[in-house]
Amino acid sequence: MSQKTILTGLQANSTFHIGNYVGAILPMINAQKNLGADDMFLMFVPDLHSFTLPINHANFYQQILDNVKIYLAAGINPGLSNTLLYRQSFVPAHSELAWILSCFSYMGEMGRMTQYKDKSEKHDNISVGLFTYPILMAADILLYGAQYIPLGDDQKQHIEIARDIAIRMNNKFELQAPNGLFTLPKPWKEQLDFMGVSEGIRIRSLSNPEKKMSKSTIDPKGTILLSDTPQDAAKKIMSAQTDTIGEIHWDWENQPGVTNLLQLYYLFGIETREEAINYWTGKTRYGDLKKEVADKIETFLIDMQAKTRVIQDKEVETILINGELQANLISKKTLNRVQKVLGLRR
Ligand code: AQP
Repeated sequence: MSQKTILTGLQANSTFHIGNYVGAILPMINAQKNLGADDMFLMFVPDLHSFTLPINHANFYQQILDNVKIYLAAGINPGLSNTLLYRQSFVPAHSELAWILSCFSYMGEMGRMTQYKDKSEKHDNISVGLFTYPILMAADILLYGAQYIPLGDDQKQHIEIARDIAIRMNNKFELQAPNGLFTLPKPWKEQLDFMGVSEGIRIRSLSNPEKKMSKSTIDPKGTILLSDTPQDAAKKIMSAQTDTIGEIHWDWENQPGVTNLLQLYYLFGIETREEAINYWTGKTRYGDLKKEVADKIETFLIDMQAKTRVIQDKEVETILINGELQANLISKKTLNRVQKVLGLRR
């Protein structure tokens, strides 16, 4: 198989929740296990993305390090020569390319992003950064020629827009750059195939299963943070909202709460989705399903928290600084190619 570049990033606006873990971290762990010698594996902290909505800046630097500890505790191996871990703000080409791309992106297409619409409805005084966030994300991807970007379902539109911007610029500057300026990220269906899933992963809120579990929504009962005590997490599962149908089925439309629990059951267990569905379909005791999911999540958190606790800040900073040196070299080459094509450089 030809060389692949795999990249993902998770905002450091707060501690991760279990949706971030299964939506983005777990697919990266699997991708790293299958990495070819010529592949590149990039996992970064989109720190500049992390304050598109207001955050606690006093704690932000530490939050970034703590979140990288979770990458490591989850099983990301920073020691492989083709693996880089870095912070976006330590690689200035991200911001520079984002500005350039913003001049080739349209207000209308940004305004159609559902994540922007969702978040702007919930908050007052929406920042321009929240609106242009997908452009910075496109720069994050295109700088490294990433084809595969393991992400949760909520980011589908942002991958598509990164692809659209890249195609637009490749077409516009065809003469100057016959091979295309940018490597295209793969379409969504191929992203799913790469992650080995038939549909994008979207963990729902436990208290409102119509909505996704989210870091920035105030929903303590519906969200399981990786920093929650295992006992509290189990309690949240046991009080998860279900329905009055009284029989377990995989049915997002009519039984989103139950289906969400089924999803957690297989993602935090060893069974496949089909095995989990076959086993639970038609059973009537929602409490049994909740108990099994609660046990699995409790065990997961105990293990994850023990592994996170022993990682030191210094160790994380050393890994990041090394990654940033290399990320700067790679990204500058792409930026320079773009600058030349635009007529900014000779
Ligand atoms: N509920 C979810 N289920 C599955 N995957 C999810 N992701 C986020 N929520 C779920 C995935 O986690 C990664 C982190 O993305 P992000 O840091 O850009 O945050 P986000 O997508 O905006 O969602 P969050 O983490 O809940 O933060 P808020 O809502 O506060 O911005 C991405 O791969 C995302 O798909």
